[in-house]
Amino acid sequence: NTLDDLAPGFDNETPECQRSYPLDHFNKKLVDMLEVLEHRRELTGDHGNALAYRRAMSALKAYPRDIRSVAEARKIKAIGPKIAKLEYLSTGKIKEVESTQTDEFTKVMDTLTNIYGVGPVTATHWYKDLGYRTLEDVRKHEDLTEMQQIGLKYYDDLRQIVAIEEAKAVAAVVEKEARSIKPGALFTLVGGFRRGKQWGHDVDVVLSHEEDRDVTGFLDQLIHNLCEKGDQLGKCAYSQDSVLTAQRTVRSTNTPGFIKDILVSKTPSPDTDDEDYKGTQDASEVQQCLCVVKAPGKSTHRRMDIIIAPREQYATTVLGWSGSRQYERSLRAYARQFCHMKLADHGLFHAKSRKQVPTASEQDVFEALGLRYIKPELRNM
Ligand code: TTP
Ligand code: MN
Ligand code: MN
Ligand code: MN
Repeated sequence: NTLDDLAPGFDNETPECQRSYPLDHFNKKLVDMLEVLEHRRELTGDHGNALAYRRAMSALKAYPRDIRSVAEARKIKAIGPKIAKLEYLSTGKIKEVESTQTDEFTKVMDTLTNIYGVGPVTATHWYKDLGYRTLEDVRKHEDLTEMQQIGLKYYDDLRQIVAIEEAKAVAAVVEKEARSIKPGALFTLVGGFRRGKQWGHDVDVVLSHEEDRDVTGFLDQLIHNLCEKGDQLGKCAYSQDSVLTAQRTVRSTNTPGFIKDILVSKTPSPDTDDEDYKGTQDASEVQQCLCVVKAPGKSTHRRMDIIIAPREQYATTVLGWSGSRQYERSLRAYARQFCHMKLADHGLFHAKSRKQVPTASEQDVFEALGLRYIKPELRNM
């Protein structure tokens, strides 16, 4: 066993979703640099290369010691020759990473894509075709979507990271209100905080109820209450624009309550009452309210994702929103390729018959896929 061999305990044949990805790992410095390159490839639309970087990063996050040589790196299947021969292993640096950090295109693209609702495609168009360089340029843009307008409005606040203590306080506001509507409500703080992160960019929660299937009514009521109650408790008059309709097709803006603005709220497809459709893979009843909130006594607005699922879709929704995004992808790919199943937020299904496999817990999902259970703290892929 030389320094050029694979570390003991690392097997190239282990499926990605069966590896452990702790928050702290041995190759952080290298992974951080590769992330810069991956991000840059995504920005320039080079998705194939971005994927190659993500694969390499995933393997490195699970690798049980720091990589010491090019030969060792080459033995890891997910690391191709291009990545292995990066000068990092000899110099500890990557030139492109350093030049990227001072590059105008990257800087402007970061500024623009940090606006909620602005993706790489829009940002590139604004940069290249319209010559936008600053937020001021964007503010003058005539047809910003509603989402982008809200993103601009809270730009500075939403860039501030959230500590777990505040995330828990924000989540508790929603949990309490949810339980006041439905005493038996199930509630899980998901996203990065569930994976053991101490800091995050937003607060993600999933709700359900053991008996009551009416998730639409539940979410409507919850949103309504959270828009009304906040720093100033009590009744408030909504402007006609901000009335929350049953379908929530109208966004609320500038409410006095805990929820300040709603970015997205999705309702299930209309035919969920169809009996043939229930329990099949087309029957998502998962509801989401992606919003901006301000906790009582706090001055910074935060992004929050409130997700509600009926009980039989709860375990897979919790799994789907616990992340990491990359871990979810690997699990879903495994289900598809090796189990002929479809894993989605709203359930685990046989690909052919489209029938749902009952899953009461995350453990049930792993078991149905024939996999060893990986706890959330080890899903930081
Ligand atoms: P994020 O909140 O974007 O990421 P995170 O909580 O892991 O990290 P942070 O917020 O600190 O940056 O997403 C949480 C999980 O939710 C993510 O693993 C993927 C999942 N998810 C979405 O974000 N959006 C979706 O539309 C679906 C279906 C899932
Ligand atoms: Mn999150
Ligand atoms: Mn994020
Ligand atoms: Mn989120």
